[in-house]
Amino acid sequence: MRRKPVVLITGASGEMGHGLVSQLAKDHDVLALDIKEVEPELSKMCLATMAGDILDKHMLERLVSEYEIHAIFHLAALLSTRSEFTPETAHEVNVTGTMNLLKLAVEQARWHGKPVKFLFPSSIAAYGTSSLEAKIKAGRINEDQCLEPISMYGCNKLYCEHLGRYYSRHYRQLAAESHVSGVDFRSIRFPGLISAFTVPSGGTSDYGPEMLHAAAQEAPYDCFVREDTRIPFMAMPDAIDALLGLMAAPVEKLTTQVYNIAAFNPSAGEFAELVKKAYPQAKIQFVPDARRQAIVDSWPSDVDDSRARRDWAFKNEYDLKRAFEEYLLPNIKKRYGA
Ligand code: AKB
Repeated sequence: MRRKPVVLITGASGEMGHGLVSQLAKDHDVLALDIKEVEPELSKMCLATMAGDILDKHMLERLVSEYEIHAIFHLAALLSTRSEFTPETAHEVNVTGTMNLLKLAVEQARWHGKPVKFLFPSSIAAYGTSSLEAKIKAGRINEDQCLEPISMYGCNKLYCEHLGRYYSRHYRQLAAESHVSGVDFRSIRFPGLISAFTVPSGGTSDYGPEMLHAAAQEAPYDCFVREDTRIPFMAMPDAIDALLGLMAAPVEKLTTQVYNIAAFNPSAGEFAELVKKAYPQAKIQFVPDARRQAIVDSWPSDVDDSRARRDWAFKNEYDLKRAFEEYLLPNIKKRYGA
């Protein structure tokens, strides 16, 4: 009996999962896994879907008894704001969950004898500066700078990057027979993402997309950070393309396993101005929440993505103007009505 070869996506129903499933399913058989039932619209694009918890080892065993996994996009995670309310649960989901999937990747590579690509979305939350002054002074940072995250989610992401590097390069290094794990781990530190089709929940970069989606629905919005707050953002299609681009890159071209990518970095005030230009009636107030503000103030205002541009030709299609004019506004107006 032959198991069916698939690409596994965890967290398939989340913000990024939505976009990724529809792109990936064009030329791969996708197995979509999520903690909740995958909605029919996504499900019909997949070879199969499963509802289950990545912490449930029996469920993972059932999954590999049926499918042969050649690549994993491990998107399931508790985001930064939510993680601060339940840090221990966040650690379980974000770290133990990732370990479970890395272990599964090792086993799968042994079974079918080919490397398993493991695509891991890390985050700008992996960075941390000690104060707003330090953030301003640091400016545009590369992958090796300011790695002292202050949030549980950021700590989890940074540690999982290290785990991925360990599994792919140093796995069982003292065993009698040398072990090649077969895991080909690749990671991107994503900026805040903005989708026209979904509103994020549980993150701390959510103020950008929330502000826009609220305005489109004629709802007032209290922005939880100050107007001068600046972090990198990206339109969702560029984020999906980046994941697929990194997946396709020849391994010998990759000089690191963790890459920054960047597109635009407006202040919250500049973002609000663009929203108001599109929706002149928008009611946006700035009502900073000191504790969420502190998290965003520890994230960089800009990142240097020259390694991604050099190694696997990353290129964002959307700058801020184009993202608004050609992706966000037309699709959001279609969704909520002009
Ligand atoms: C969050 O705010 O938790 C995420 C992120 C920046 O990684 N969107």
